[in-house]
Amino acid sequence: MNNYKPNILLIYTGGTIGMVKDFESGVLRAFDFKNLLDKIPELNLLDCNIKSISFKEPIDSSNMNPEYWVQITELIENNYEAFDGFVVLHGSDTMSYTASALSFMLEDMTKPVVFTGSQLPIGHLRTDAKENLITSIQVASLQHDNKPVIKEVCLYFEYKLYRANRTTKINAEHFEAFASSNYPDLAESGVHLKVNKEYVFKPNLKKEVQFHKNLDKNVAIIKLFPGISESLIQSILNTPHLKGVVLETYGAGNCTTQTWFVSLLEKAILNGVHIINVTQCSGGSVIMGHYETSNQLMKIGVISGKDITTEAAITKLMYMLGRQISNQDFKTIFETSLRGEIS
Ligand code: ASN
Repeated sequence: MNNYKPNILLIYTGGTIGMVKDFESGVLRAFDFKNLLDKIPELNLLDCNIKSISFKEPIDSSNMNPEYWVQITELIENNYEAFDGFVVLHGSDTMSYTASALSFMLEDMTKPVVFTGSQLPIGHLRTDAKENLITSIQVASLQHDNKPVIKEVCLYFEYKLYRANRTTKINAEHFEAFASSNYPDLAESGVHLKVNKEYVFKPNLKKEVQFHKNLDKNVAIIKLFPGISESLIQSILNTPHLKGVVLETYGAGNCTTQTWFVSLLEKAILNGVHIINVTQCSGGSVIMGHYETSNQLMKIGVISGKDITTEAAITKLMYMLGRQISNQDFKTIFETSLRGEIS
């Protein structure tokens, strides 16, 4: 059975990878996906069968939204049995949000979903698109005993495979555009494609895959800064139907101890709004109660995001609210790792 060729589905959503320069205006815009495959004849040399499917209208990922996340989930759901792995081509700007969201929406998945894209269009002489695309397909095709090696949503960019919900876009021009500060790389591409087996997600193989498509958008992100005003916080917390807030705090989860601030948060929590404490730092963890400046947050029932990224926190919030997790269980479940997003 060694000559089994895995079936890979390539899902093209848009992004720089498939863009061309508009001659008149000079701006980059998405173009027809069919041309993308013409541009990489090397794909025919890969040891797998590739089928592709494209968004009707490919988008710059700055236009990404939860409705599109549902579309991607449905494409995977409808093709889950027929394919061994999935590669999603996506703009890099919001890739970490989409890939994090998908990691929650696909539960007990036993196949790889690899997100990738590029910083330069595929037709550009110095493009990073070809390597990213080709290696992503190879990652999705990796098999051991006729079973996929990777069984989670991940993100491949510039020689590194990351757990998707641990990534953040950190650079707008370097080819190395993503980082996973709080979790080791799942694989590295050099002369060999080296998988760090101890770090890959190990799903419960006895469970059936589930596709969750209810996301609740009544959420907000508040990034603290010295001097942030009471009226600003108040107006955000007074947003109609607000159900959850990701609060980006300083360092290990610290914030101002001013009474107005703590009592506004307390009032919101009493009104049923979930508040998640995540750090503004790119690495490290929230430890509530470590300093006096986070002790009060702990006392009023703020949820600790620990070492979660903002992208994973906001999408986990939408997912958990969408699943109507009870207020009683919300804190415990949020503080638990569902897909390896929290240490
Ligand atoms: N604006 C592009 C996008 O996110 C950026 C990229 O793909 N490099 O769609």
